[in-house]
Amino acid sequence: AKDPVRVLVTGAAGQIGYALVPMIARGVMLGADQPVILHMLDIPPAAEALNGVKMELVDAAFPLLKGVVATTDVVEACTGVNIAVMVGGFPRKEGMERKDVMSKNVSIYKSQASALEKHAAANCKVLVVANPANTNALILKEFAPSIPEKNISCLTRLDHNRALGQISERLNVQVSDVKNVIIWGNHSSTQYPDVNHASVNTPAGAKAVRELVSDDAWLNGEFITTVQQRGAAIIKARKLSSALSAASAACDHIRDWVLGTPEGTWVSMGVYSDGSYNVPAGLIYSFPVTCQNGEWKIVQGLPIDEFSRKKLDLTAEELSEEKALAYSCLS
Ligand code: NAX
Repeated sequence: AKDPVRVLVTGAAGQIGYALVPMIARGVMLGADQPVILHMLDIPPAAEALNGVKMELVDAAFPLLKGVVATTDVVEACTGVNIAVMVGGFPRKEGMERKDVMSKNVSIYKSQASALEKHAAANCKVLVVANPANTNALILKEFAPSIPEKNISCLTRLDHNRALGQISERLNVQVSDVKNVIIWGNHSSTQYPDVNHASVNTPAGAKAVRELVSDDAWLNGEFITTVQQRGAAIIKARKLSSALSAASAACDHIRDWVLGTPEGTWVSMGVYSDGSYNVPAGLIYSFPVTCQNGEWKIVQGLPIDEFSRKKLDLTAEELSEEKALAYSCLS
């Protein structure tokens, strides 16, 4: 039998945490043959709720779940973890300045970076979910210099999956037959959902989404805004933000990163830019990636048309601004 993998979930008493921990304990993230030990971190005001989640995990009697650490101590939470899913953060409240929210998250991610750097297992993989996800991941990277940058990522897989879902609904095809959409840039409304390289499996072989939809006005307009604004649409409908879809996307992100992407398929991940596609180096930016042997690689050489170029640049500009704002919070 395999040794258990230790998976940290921060903000585990929150909404996404509540959807995510049972998925991990059922093997959705790491496979049905991979035992896990869950480490759950939250802050003292949520300690009792966190303990309630732990009680439910015990009551669920998950065969793969070999232990649960539920704590408000960041060092205890980070010790020995192989995977860290960072869901905890400071939410933007009505009337708050962007800078104030950024400042709270910078201080959270700075201190959690140090705890991970000192106490996590060697080669720990980190996924930041909490918003502003790309910039929180960048701060984490800056303050955990001994964690290789290739091990730090942020979640844009939910946006990627939303794009697959929209194409599947529009064409009335199975979502599993749609592939290779791309989310470029920030996990925010400036992200660019790109279908220029996406395809659908049909009985007659793979067909380009552009060819099958053949409505460029929709693909260049409503499709993009629907994906960009989907988070707000969920809040409007549910009076709560996305949780089950975010948790499911976090599992997809880690699973593909650890176990690999299928041949011929790429996914979107927020990763440290090396300057590919003329995206400024040193930003955490969402790119198309393939994964093999536990490592992601940016898909190279995709042609970028003028329409796309503008959108790639716009979301990069927003990330550069966020980065500057985050740094101004440090001084
Ligand atoms: P909740 O407010 O339900 O849960 C957040 C939890 O984090 C709370 O239990 C809170 O006590 C805890 N927390 C706060 N500060 C902490 C700290 N310093 N250490 C540990 N825990 C801490 O929010 P939820 O709906 O679960 O969303 C969590 C985060 O995900 C938010 O930042 C949200 O904006 C972000 N999202 C990101 C998405 C993405 O695709 N990247 C999509 C979904 C979601 O909106």
